[in-house]
Amino acid sequence: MGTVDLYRTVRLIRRFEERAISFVRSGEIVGGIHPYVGQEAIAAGVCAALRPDDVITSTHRGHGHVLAKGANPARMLAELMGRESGLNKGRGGSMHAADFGLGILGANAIVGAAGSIATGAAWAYQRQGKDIVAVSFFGDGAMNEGMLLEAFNLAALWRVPVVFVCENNGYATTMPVESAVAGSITGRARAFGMPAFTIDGQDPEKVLAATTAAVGRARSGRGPTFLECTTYRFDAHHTFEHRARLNYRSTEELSTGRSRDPVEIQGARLAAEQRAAVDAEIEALLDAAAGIAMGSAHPDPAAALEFLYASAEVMR
Ligand SMILES: Cc1ncc(C[n+]2csc(CCOP(=O)(O)OP(=O)(O)O)c2C)c(N)n1
Repeated sequence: MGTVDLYRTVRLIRRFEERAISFVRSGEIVGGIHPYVGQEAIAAGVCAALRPDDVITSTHRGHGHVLAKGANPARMLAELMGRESGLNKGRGGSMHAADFGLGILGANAIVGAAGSIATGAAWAYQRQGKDIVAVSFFGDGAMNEGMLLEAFNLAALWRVPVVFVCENNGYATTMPVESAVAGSITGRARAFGMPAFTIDGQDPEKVLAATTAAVGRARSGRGPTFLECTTYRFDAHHTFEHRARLNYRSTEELSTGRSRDPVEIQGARLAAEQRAAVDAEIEALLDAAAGIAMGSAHPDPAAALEFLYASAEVMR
């Protein structure tokens, strides 16, 4: 994927998130969201290294991953608004977006679960003789979840074709990573016998290069790779954070953190007119997406239980 395409993706995610935040404020999106603003380079760079049939698992902060893997922005926005035309017919909402046809196995609000699900999926593809790679996105907070460490162990032991992508934004909600993770994140992953690297998660091209190598390794049967992408969450942990009046990041820290903006880093690689053209294209796309989402009906309350259960027949 080229320079312009990477810019298009980071810009799409940024503007999608900014619009989603304003829809939370206007009451169109109920229940709030966990904004991905500031971390866009990771989703864009990682997904650019994947084939359409490769799969991802995502987290509570998942809009960027899902959009970068190709989800339709109108259907994603409709999902956040709980509408029928949503990716999951409005039943999943912000934290449960899935589109199996695009290899999006699902966002998941259980911290650490994405790693186990991706490992299981990759192992199943390996057993079927397919060369599909799974990528798991998770935060630094997930590094203390036992199930993720179990997934690392089995993935390394069985050479499962999975890439673990840790988005280290420095905090798990308000808990600084230094107060929660003993040793280093990359060092911990290395202890499982897999290659592990710390990379600049603000630069989409660096993320793409590192992921391309990791995916190549996984596809050729050499097993998992761990990428710790250092990043910064520009916005609140959750859109309702302000209600709690939390004050865990200083003004100085926020301004230093926000000074390395992935949209600006990638945008600086484009000519001014080229960048303006992409920006206009994204605004038009999102205007149309907002129109489609707002124009879609809410599900009939009487159908609230539809799609909640799968029959045993389907499961088999
Ligand atoms: C198993 C589990 N424990 C606790 C929570 C509550 N929780 C939601 S988000 C979050 C912080 C996650 O931090 P991190 O993994 O670093 O991701 P980030 O929010 O920084 O993107 C916590 C503790 C949860 N959803 N699941």
